[in-house]
Amino acid sequence: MIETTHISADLKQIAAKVKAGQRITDEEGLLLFNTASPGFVGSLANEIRERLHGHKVFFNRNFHIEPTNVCVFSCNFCAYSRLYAQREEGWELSIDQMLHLVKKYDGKPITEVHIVGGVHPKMNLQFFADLLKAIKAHRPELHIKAFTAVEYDYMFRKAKMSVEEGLRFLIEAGLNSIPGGGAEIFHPEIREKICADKVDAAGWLLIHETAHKLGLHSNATILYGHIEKFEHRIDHMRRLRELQDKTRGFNTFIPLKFRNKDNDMSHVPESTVVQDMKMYAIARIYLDNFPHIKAYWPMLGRQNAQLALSFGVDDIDGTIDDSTKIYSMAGSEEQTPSMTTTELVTLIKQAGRVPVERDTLYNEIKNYSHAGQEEKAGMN
Ligand code: V47
Ligand code: SF4
Repeated sequence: MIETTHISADLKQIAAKVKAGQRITDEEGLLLFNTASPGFVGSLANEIRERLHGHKVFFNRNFHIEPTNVCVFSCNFCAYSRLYAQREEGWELSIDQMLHLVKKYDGKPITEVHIVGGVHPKMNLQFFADLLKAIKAHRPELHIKAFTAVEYDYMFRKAKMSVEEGLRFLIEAGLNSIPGGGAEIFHPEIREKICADKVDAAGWLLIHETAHKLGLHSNATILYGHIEKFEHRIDHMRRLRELQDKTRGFNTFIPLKFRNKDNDMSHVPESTVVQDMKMYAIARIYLDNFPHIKAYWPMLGRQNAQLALSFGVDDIDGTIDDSTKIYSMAGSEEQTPSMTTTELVTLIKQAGRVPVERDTLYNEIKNYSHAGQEEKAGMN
């Protein structure tokens, strides 16, 4: 129940709309950011997530491959790039090396590999097609969620292929879906300041629209809590909501909290936990056509991810192993982000929710509502 005594008439009207299952406007979204308390937005967002998913919290069993941390771009928030020129720590994996990483999971009940990395000038479309083919030849049922729109934009332009041609080529090689990275903030006023040289909003949206048209699902992100204003967050989500109305191809929206260690924006303070929770909640309220809102725990930290489950979040990604470096290098809580299934299930249960293992496309694999201590031994 929302305590309504001190709530403005405008906020009461938003609450009434949300309860009636109606869409809120941009102005109303902005009003939530500017004037609503975390409790107010949290309660509304929770109502929506429970209407959609009851008490379920989804997770999957996945691992990451990062082919390289060498990148031709120079996003100011990135603690990961420019290693090429400045440090010794750059890496480039061969197809054999990446296949070796896949083989480490032989016999383990992993359902997804998430492949994403820097944009290396020498790793081209053919190289990545060969990688996908090699993975599928070894483990055909493994779902390959690979490459951000930033990587696609670069590899297709280099190969002189249209977005549709390039995506068809990679689908043929084994691509199954597209992660949500590279979106950052779409509005040009901010994009020019934080990541001027990579694909713009129109390019990012075109890649996802084309993927949806070709039958792939994808995710979307926002990098929030730095120099953007609330208007830019609403603008970003409006573009996604509009595309989703057209295609219905997005599965999940993932707000990514800006972390400020070791990058060119280290002077910019990070958002507070209360601000983070408001971001999740307002995303859940505004993006009425997105089935899922994900809290990416390696960046947010386990306890805050647990808290987010009361602010509209119904997904906490997967049992990632420590190959994910983009956040640990930018100062996230989780320096070696890995959680066993037992730990994930416990974390979700402690928040009063029902853990459900899913595959990448949200087909339910196992509901842990009744899973007890006796299952712990075999779950990892
Ligand atoms: O686009 C880079 C972000 C993203 C920082 O689709 C940073 O399931 C915070 O998109 N502080 C890539 N964030 C990762 C990504 C992702 C992650 C997990 C799951 C999925 C999915 C997608 O990482 C980049 C950028 O927005 N990032 N540097 C930083 N300093
Ligand atoms: Fe490169 Fe991605 Fe880092 Fe930007 S965020 S510099 S595109 S690795």
